[in-house]
Amino acid sequence: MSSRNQDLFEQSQRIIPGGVNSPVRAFKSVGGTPLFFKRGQGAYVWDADDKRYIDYVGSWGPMIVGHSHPAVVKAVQDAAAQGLGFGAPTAAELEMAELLCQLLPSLEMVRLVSSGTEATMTAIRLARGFTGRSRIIKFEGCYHGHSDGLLVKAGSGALTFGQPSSSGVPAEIAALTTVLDYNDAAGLERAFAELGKEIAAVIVEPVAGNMNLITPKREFLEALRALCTKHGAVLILDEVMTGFRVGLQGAHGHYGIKPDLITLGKVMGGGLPAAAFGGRRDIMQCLAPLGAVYQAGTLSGNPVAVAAGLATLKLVQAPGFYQRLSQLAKHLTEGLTASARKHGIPFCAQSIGGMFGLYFSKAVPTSYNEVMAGDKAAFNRFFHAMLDEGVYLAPSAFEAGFVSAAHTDADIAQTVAAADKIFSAW
Ligand code: HOZ
Repeated sequence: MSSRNQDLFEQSQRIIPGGVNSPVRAFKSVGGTPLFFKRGQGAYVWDADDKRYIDYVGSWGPMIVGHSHPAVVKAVQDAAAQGLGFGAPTAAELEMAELLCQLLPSLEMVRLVSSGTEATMTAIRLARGFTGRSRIIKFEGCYHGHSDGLLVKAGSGALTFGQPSSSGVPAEIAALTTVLDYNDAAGLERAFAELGKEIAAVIVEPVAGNMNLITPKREFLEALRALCTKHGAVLILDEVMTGFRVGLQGAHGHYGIKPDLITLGKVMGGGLPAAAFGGRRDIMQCLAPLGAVYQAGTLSGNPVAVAAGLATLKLVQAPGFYQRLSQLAKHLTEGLTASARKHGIPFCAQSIGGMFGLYFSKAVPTSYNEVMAGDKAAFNRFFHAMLDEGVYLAPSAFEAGFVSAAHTDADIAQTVAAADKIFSAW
């Protein structure tokens, strides 16, 4: 049977590498033909063949109030009618900066950029400029965008030089990144004992959402803060995914950990390209034009993107917003887990705020190695069976899922019933 998705994918592959503009969209991990979407409304998306899905990707996180929320669409239309961009400051940028600093007490100053990649890349440059040091630490399985120094995997021994995880990243740049195990406080302590004077920054997802979902151990968070303080390194919490997603004060508010810098994106842009980084005033004052660390962008603080972000951030401040979001995610993960248990399938799930992880393993993983040991083939089978049932999950066993305020109890019940049907025939 001919499929518009299939036709579009075939045509796209002729002129777009792999047919997609971001690799995970290509369904390589799960196999099959990627869906081309033509519409999103509330909790649902429609593909090019007009099939409707309950959406648990939410544009990879931003759609926390659901697709095409009328207040967000109106704000975007109003802003667009006034001008699409000026490359000059606007009052709306100030409003966004003030709101971010008011909602996130760790922000004394903030700068707006256009993508999470830009935010993390610049936060690292800033940390290097501030400390006068070059080395950074990141953790295996954490993803911080695609700048050269962050596309790095561990070398053969824990403290050997990092190696490029992408062709095109110079080994000399990767060598400045040390890659450690997530949730391993002792490993972090050893790294600081050996390399402490060289370390400009530690960058970490306070809840890892790019190796499925891994929550941080309390001792790991405490070690991050204490060791960065002791050795004069900048602690960068990458909250591009978790900011306004796990709660109104992000993961650092949730866990009560004080960062030196944070990075934001996704929800704060309401689905359009807006992102930010900010934190301690003494560090942020090193940025040009005040200081010597350079960063710039024609689209930084774009008025239409800022309008989408402001409208979204207004909606998430409604009383009870995160309570309801957390409940929805909890009902989903508990429902799926109960169904799998009933049918004797090794499966578990967890959630934090509006994000969740599904694992085809006996226990919830706490590290990259544990996640990698999960049954990927089982996930892929489940993913396609759920697609057939009209449920769209992230097309990879190593991505977190997202619920929105537009999801209803009936959507969650329908999703759990779909999984139950699949598990009963497993
Ligand atoms: N960086 C996202 C995965 N964690 C993918 C974004 C996209 O393909 O839109």
